[in-house]
Amino acid sequence: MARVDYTERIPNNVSLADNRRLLRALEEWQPRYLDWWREMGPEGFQARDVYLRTAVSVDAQGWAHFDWVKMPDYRWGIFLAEPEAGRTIAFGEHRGTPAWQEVPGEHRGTLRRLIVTQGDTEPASVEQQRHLGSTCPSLYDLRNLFQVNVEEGRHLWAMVYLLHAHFGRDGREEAEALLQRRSGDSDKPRILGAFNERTPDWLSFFMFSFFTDRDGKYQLAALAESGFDPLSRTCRFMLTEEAHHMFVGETGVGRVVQKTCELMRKHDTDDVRRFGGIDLATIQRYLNFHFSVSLDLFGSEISTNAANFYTAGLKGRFEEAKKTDDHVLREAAYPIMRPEGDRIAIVEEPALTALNERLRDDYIADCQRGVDRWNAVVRRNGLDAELRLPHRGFHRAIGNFAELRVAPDGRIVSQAEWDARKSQWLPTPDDQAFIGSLMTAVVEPGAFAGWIAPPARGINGQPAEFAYVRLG
Ligand code: BYC
Repeated sequence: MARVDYTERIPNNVSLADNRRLLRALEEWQPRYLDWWREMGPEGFQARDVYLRTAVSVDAQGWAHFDWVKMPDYRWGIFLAEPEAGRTIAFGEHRGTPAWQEVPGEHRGTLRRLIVTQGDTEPASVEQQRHLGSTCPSLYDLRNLFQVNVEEGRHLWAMVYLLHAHFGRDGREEAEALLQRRSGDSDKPRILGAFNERTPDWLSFFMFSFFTDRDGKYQLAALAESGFDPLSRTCRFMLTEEAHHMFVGETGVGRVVQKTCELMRKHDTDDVRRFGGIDLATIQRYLNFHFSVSLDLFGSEISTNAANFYTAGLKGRFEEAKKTDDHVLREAAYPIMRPEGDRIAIVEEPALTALNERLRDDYIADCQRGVDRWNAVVRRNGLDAELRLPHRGFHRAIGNFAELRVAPDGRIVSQAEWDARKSQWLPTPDDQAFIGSLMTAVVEPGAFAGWIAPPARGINGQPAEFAYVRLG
């Protein structure tokens, strides 16, 4: 079961052919999506054949399909995970009642906003990454970038399907607006902060894929718990695609670290810039930046929005079903960090309003596991250095720490100390210029830029010199 019908103009496993109105509406949106893709998608490679993976079914084996595709011909479509028979809502005031197949009237506005916020990030990331192709460190990396991009495009389709299928005229208008906003545009910016930042180079791209896509994993996991079953099923399938994006980020940074360590050993110095590598101090500053802007994506520590989403059964916790409490949380407390005077205190807050912080805690623990694996690369090279996640209060624009200056080690510092040391903590114009200077395209099959090590293995078992993108 769950084969995807690729004979349709819009591949899908939701029997779109049986709903003529919906089909027509989506077929009208499709050419506008393609216009957006041509205008804002990867620049310069639209006519090239790329070795891409496509879902042919939504089960675990359905991912094994690789083929040569020109990106505008990628079969974007609508894939939901299989329905779970008898699924009930796992949390909040409707706990134990059947999951909704239609949007409950009283939650219409809230659900629409959650879906639009999620949907907005997908095209935003494609826009942020659209210039990277011209500076790829290898054909392997170029192909991974494009795989990520087409899948983000599909994630937009996933949210647009929900808007069209369940939110009537409002939904159709929101689907249009998703194609109108632009990352970084001061008149019509994308909704969330991190998605208006630039991704000007490949170190930023790998950090973004590690840190910001991981926010995607946690937000999608929380929405996969939703009592609104179509949203849950959509997010469950999106999570299978998301895993590859984080793989690209984690292995990308890991390979940069590996190359840096090789140069450090060879030349017996930390200052590997002279030898075309990226020094660990610069990697740390990029890490600090991308971690902190991604932490903001979880919203404020104390949020009545989050409490309402939960109580209404719209957005759960990470792995809600595995938790052993009452899944209602009216009586429960949760520890959060809050500045008090010149120190940061841990205080108990009602668990319901602290749900954003709880998700952020799960996210931070997951980030730490990835950083530990990067540090294992350093240790395997016999070097004594360590990358660290900065304190959660560092460089924040949302929530309890937004008005404060917090050092990476968690000390609240004066504006004067911040100004004096900021260049040690966040990427400087000099760092950006240096990283920019390394960004020259390497497109010979099997070759890699001098600042990054080759991957441990090729995509789909392909050999090292495989031409993942045919440049003609
Ligand atoms: N920037 O109550 P609060 C992904 C707004 S990434 C700008 O603290 P709430 C992906 C907030 O909207 C995952 N504004 O926040 C990754 C609210 O506005 P209103 C994306 C922000 O509502 C890589 C006000 O501040 N998915 O998939 O509890 C590549 C008060 O906020 C920000 C989702 O985000 C910000 N950073 O939670 C591709 C899931 N933070 O109501 C894709 C859906 C907060 O006063 N979204 N605000 O107008 C949500 O669950 C929630 O909207 C948020 C915010 C978690 C984002």
